[in-house]
Amino acid sequence: MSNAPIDDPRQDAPSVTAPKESAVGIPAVAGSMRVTGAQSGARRGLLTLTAVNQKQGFDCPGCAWPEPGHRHPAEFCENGAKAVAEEATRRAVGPEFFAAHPIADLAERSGYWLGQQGRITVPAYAAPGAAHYTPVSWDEAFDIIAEQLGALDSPDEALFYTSGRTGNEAAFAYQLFARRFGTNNLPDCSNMCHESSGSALGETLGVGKGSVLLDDIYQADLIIVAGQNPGTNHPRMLTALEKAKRAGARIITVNPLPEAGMQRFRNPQTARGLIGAGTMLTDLFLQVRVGGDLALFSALNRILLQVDEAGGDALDHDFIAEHTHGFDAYAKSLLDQDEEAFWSAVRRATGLPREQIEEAAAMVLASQRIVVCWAMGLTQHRHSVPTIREVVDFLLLRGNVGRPGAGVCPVRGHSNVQGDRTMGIWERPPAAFLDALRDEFGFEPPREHGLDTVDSIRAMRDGRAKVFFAMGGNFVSASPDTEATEAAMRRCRLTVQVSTKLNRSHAVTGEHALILPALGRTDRDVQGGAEQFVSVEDSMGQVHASRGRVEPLSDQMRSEVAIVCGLARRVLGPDDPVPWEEFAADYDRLRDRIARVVPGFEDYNEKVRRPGGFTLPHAPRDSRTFPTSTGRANFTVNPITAPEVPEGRLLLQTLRSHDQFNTTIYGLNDRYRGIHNGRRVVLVNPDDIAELGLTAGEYVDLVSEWTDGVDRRAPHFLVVEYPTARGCAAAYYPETNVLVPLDSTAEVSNTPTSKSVVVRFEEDSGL
Ligand SMILES: Nc1nc2c(c(=O)[nH]1)N[C@H]1C(S)=C(S)[C@@H](COP(=O)(O)OP(=O)(O)OC[C@H]3O[C@@H](n4cnc5c(=O)[nH]c(N)nc54)[C@H](O)[C@@H]3O)O[C@H]1N2
Ligand SMILES: Nc1nc2c(c(=O)[nH]1)N[C@H]1C(S)=C(S)[C@@H](COP(=O)(O)OP(=O)(O)OC[C@H]3O[C@@H](n4cnc5c(=O)[nH]c(N)nc54)[C@H](O)[C@@H]3O)O[C@H]1N2
Ligand SMILES: [Mo]
Repeated sequence: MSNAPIDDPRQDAPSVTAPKESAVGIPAVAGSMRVTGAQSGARRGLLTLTAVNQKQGFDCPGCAWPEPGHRHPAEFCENGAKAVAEEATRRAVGPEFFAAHPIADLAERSGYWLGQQGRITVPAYAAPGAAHYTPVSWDEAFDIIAEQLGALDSPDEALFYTSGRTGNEAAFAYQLFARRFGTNNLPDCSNMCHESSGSALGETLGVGKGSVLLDDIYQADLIIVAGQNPGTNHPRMLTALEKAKRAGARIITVNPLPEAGMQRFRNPQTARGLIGAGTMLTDLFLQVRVGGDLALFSALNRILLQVDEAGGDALDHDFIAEHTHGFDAYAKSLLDQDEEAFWSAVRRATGLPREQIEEAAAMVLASQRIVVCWAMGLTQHRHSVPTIREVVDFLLLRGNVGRPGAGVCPVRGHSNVQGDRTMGIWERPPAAFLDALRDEFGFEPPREHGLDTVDSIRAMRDGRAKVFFAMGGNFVSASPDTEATEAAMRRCRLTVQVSTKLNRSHAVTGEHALILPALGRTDRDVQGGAEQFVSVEDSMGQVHASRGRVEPLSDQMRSEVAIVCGLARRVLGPDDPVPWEEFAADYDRLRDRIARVVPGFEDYNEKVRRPGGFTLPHAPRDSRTFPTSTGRANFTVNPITAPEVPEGRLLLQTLRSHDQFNTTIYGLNDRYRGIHNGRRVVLVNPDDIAELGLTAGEYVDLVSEWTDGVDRRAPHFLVVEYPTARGCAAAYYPETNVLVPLDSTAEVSNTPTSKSVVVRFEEDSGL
């Protein structure tokens, strides 16, 4: 299939074949070699790939799945290889590029085209009204930022966004700079990602992170994978699931889509995987309706309670008595419900026959050790926090937290998104963290909570925020309600993007706009005459070093640490007591400070140099202690609710194809789902196609409906017959972000509801 760059979304012309029933195998190996060769030249490609996820190499910039203790020489996946190739490319966006392409031209290009132009190699500035970006020196760039920050009425008129690739050292320096400057406005991609997990886990278990390590996956009897597509988004997780299966685990998959990776896995590291039939991963597939997981877990929990009440010994009463709070009220709330009304609510929300849920419950009852894994399918709904709280109830009932082979496993997205939070990138920092910062650096940090992603957009829209600074990411394309977000960005006095590659956020800017070119994970980083390394935390709380290997394309590219420290000195002045120059010249000096501020990082410089790094403490996992408000693990009552979908509408989830990393589009194929050479497709169940009077193969507009009465329209999507759950549809992000209303967010976590958008279909209005 063609991977040729297209620069015009109107040329998007998808073709469709049957979805695959197995994942990885030889086509994936070929896929990684092809992208690597095309992007970086064979030698550079091989040099980079052999260093991915090795103990002396760099951390894969792809996803946050951990590396196993015994590493295979090819400890990377097809999509990790694409992420590496994308970054290690030799193509450069330098002075000639900016001279040739006015900003108005960049604004017309697709995200795919922008990403294909290569690595940004010079700082560039667009003055008010300028048609082009022009190269500037770093000093000039810092002057422009200092001037605009200095002109604000309050530090809270500045926003400091972070995407999840930034290493721990830069993240710590960045939040310190924001707080020295005077604000907690540190929105991040987590706000759109696993914030619901953090909110629910913090309240119920006392720690907003996962409680399992890789060994727990291998030791589990039952693994439930809900709302996640690891075959595409966490391919190395399939190796862990395969290992668990071979040790006797069973797997229940909960998803509106039958995802190829969760069906049959063909492990490219084994002969069995390359030439044999591979491993069947899923034992029971629950094809839940979008948003039906709360009802599903409530039903499982009620069955467990009923079996126990009938003398079936289904609960871990010792654990419940010793370690939990709120069990009686919880049990009563479920047991008191009328049998018929309960099951009809479950049926409506899940679309699942009762017998299937009972089959799942039987598997639960037959299992001593259970892990639940999840990702965006659970976190991006209005009722995501109650859903994840109910998952915790499920695990608590049988004592499945804080013992081997059991626990909660929210599978993180960006490679260091969890570490960035640990380093203090959070608009609602805990008081203890601010106290520690105060004691270490001798200043009083701001205490008032800052703005998250959605509130930042509102603040820019309303003129309450005037400077937007992004440490990585692509805020304009990743955020909901594209039109509203773009209008908000354009109202800013200054927008700054610290980036590796071009994206839409460089074309939709404030009055003044800056692009600052950053080194990425793969690049060699020399400061103060010595090679530096950074460190990252994976999805399981393991911290390790990452050393870039590739010679940077230009000496104008700077490390994120150097950028933050240089800017901080310029903005805060020569008298600021923080030794910014020392930090930038030797990252060990930064780690010394992190060691004194962040719990679990004592002796950081020593521990991070151990092969494989170290594991952060996690009280529930390590000692069954729960630092919650009650000092115990909290049961919570979460009444069943599910998205209401009026007649003639479908519930749309916006998800990733196999050829993208968030807003970075690598190619135009979604191989496992049988979509080729295009992205504007909407996957619909054949019965819904018939019922709605649609025809597979026709083009339609998607129009979302929300209580504000505004029709948001995404034009020109090809209708594709697909075995998704009835009443549901799926289409790719970011093309569909126009449909997600800014004010449609999750309770508590304020995460945009990207996985439950009510849409109707209208005649194609063309692009
Ligand atoms: N190659 C690659 N890797 C990535 C990324 C990437 O874009 N490309 N992104 C990274 C990031 S930041 C993240 S957060 C992760 C995302 O990893 P995922 O969460 O796997 O990503 P999505 O494509 O959003 O897929 C959501 C899955 O949930 C299912 N789903 C949707 N709604 C529901 C629901 O209501 N209930 C249930 N049970 N399932 C539902 C969808 O069918 C789909 O299988 O991946 C990370 N890794
Ligand atoms: N509709 C819908 N919207 C969603 C989602 C969804 O499922 N549906 N998912 C949400 C999720 S889970 C997430 S995490 C967000 C992602 O939101 P973001 O993290 O903001 O977006 P990315 O596309 O990951 O950012 C890619 C850009 O980061 C820059 N970059 C890459 N590596 C580096 C680096 O090492 N340093 C620096 N400084 N820059 C770098 C490059 O310029 C690249 O263009 O999107 C969210 N938005
Ligand atoms: Mo994410």
